[in-house]
Amino acid sequence: MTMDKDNKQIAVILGSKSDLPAMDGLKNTLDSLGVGYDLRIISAHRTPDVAVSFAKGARDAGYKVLIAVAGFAAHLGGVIASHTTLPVIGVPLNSSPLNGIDSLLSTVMMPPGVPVACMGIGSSGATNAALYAVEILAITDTELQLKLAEYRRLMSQKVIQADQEL
Ligand code: RP5
Repeated sequence: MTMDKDNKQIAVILGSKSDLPAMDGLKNTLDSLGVGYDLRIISAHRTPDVAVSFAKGARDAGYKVLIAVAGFAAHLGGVIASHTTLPVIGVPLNSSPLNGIDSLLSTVMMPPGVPVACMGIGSSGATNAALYAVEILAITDTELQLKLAEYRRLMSQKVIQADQEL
């Protein structure tokens, strides 16, 4: 199946507006791959009812992968994952005085039964979340497979060029 940019199969949920600055790499990555997504701000602890209803309705809304981005130990990814069987990718942010160790542990150490695929801390983790979400969609989308292959080819080329320019 070919994916059109307006057919949004990825939802990115931020725990707070203050998380937006960490989203540049994620946005650039999805834009460069031509993959559309919806961006929401939903807090697991400040708007818990919205979090639950969003997660429960996510599959019917057409999403195939959810990315939950949050700082502190509010475990947004776990809350979302507990109300859907869609794959949930968690991105811990370093917005607290514990520099992301709190959100890393609350995202990565989900008890057995409800998985969250935890990326690294911060904006590089968010970039990888975008790529991982596209890799999931690419399982059944040959156009996305080609785009991911081209992304890696260009990435390799940049390293080779940097090496040659030394
Ligand atoms: C988390 O608490 C958010 O994901 C954010 O990283 C952190 C702080 O939120 P604000 O107090 O800035 O809204 O839920």
